[in-house]
Amino acid sequence: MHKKYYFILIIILAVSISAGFVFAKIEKDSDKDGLSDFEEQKIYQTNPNKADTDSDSFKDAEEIYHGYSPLAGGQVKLTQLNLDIPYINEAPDDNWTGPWKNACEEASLAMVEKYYTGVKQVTIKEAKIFMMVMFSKQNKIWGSNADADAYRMAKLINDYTSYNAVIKDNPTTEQIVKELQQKRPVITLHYGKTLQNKNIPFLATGSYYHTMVVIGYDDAKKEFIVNDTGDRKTGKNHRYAYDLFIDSLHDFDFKTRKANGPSRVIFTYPMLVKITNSPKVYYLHDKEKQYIPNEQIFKAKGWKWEAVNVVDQDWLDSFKQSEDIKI
Ligand SMILES: [Ca+2]
Ligand SMILES: [Ca+2]
Ligand SMILES: [Ca+2]
Repeated sequence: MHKKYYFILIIILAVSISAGFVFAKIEKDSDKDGLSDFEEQKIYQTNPNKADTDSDSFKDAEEIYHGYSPLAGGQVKLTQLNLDIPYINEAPDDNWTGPWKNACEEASLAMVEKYYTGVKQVTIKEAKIFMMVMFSKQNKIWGSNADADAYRMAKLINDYTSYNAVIKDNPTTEQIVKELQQKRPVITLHYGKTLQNKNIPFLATGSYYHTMVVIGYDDAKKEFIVNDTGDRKTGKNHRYAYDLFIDSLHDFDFKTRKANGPSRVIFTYPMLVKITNSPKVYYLHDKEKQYIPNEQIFKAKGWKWEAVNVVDQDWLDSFKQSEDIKI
């Protein structure tokens, strides 16, 4: 082929690829029901090769998003869920000195970051690196990393992580459960004494401020399933009764320097999303979504394929479409 025509052919190819680019790094979903094979096998016990496991005409992911069981036909409530979120203790290498004895916020932020970026296991070193970035951001902005209230945590998330935060006051059990059904972990803020967990080493003279991540729920036992950052023995998949847990919710108050602020949690949602059966990837921020028109822009932003999360179409539709992302 003549060199000139060869060049033109390459241009045509490049244009056609960028117009219909598909993000390839997303987890395999063999039956295209919106749940990855991993999620079906590890979390939901559904059939990874059957889009509608219980043959009730509703696809597996659709049922979970709307709070129904994908295993029991018809409109049976989804009564249990346990998202697969790697555990990080606030003192990742069991060194309870320096900033690590006060690092429940950073460990909470880190677990959710790892979850939304598709990480299944975190080494101590990886956990510490992320947490140290959060320490240094706080030192720079507020001159201290000791206590981060809901406002500070939400700002850190929105400015420096791969996901988004929304502060939610007076949350109910049902509202937290709904977040979990949409595969979104919730970061919770507590007056720690109320939790009555002897494995958390609170200082008797301290603020008793504590934070953790809610990763699941169990309606039969009326318990939340959490990754508790402070419990060095049974922190992973720890369980707290619904009532006790909701009672213990309190934000940190800088005036009193105690965890006696309002009942408050942080709802989270991914920054980069797509729906099943569409290659379109969007950037989410506040209540708006922006389409990412090609791979070059995605890469120029420094984003990672692993951070693209498959979400519910109804939920994505609730975001206002704003202009496409530009470099
Ligand atoms: Ca699937
Ligand atoms: Ca399935
Ligand atoms: Ca079904």
